[in-house]
Amino acid sequence: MQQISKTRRALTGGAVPALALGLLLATGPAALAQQSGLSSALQQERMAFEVADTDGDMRISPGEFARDAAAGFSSLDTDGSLTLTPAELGEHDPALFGPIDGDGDGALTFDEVMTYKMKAFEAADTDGDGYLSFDEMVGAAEDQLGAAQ
Ligand SMILES: [Ca+2]
Ligand SMILES: [Ca+2]
Ligand SMILES: [Ca+2]
Repeated sequence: MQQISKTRRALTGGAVPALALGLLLATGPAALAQQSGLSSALQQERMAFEVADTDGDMRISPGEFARDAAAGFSSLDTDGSLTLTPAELGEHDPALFGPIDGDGDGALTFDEVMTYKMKAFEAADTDGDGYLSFDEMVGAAEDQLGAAQ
C-alpha cells in the first residue's frame, strides 16, 4: 500500500493537473488522448472550449468550468450512481484517475472529481486572472499530450 501511495504522489507532480483537465472536458476527452497529431487535438480543444464557454466571452469562468466538468462527469456516469467506476472509465489510463481518487478506493465520486477539476482549473490559469483563456487551455492540453507520450 505504501508503495502505491508513493506512486500516486509521484503522479501528482506537474503534469497531472493538465491530465485531469482533459479527462472530463465535455467533448471527447478520450478522443483527445488518442489523437496522434497536435492539430487535430487542437480542434478537439477548440470544440471543448466552445462547448464549455456558455456565455461566449472566449474565456472559461470557474462556473462554466464546473458546469462543464459536471456535464462530463454525467456523460461518463452511465448508470447514474454519481460514482465513476473503472469500467465506466474504461478508455482512460488508470494512472490518469489514480491521483483524482482521493480516498483510493478505485472509483471516482462526483466530489472527488469536482475537487480535482477545480485544482486543475487553478493550475491551468497561468496568468491568475481567474479565467481560462483558450491559450491557457491549450497549454494545459499540450502538457497532457506530452505527458501521455
Ligand atoms: Ca465564458
Ligand atoms: Ca474514490
Ligand atoms: Ca487566465
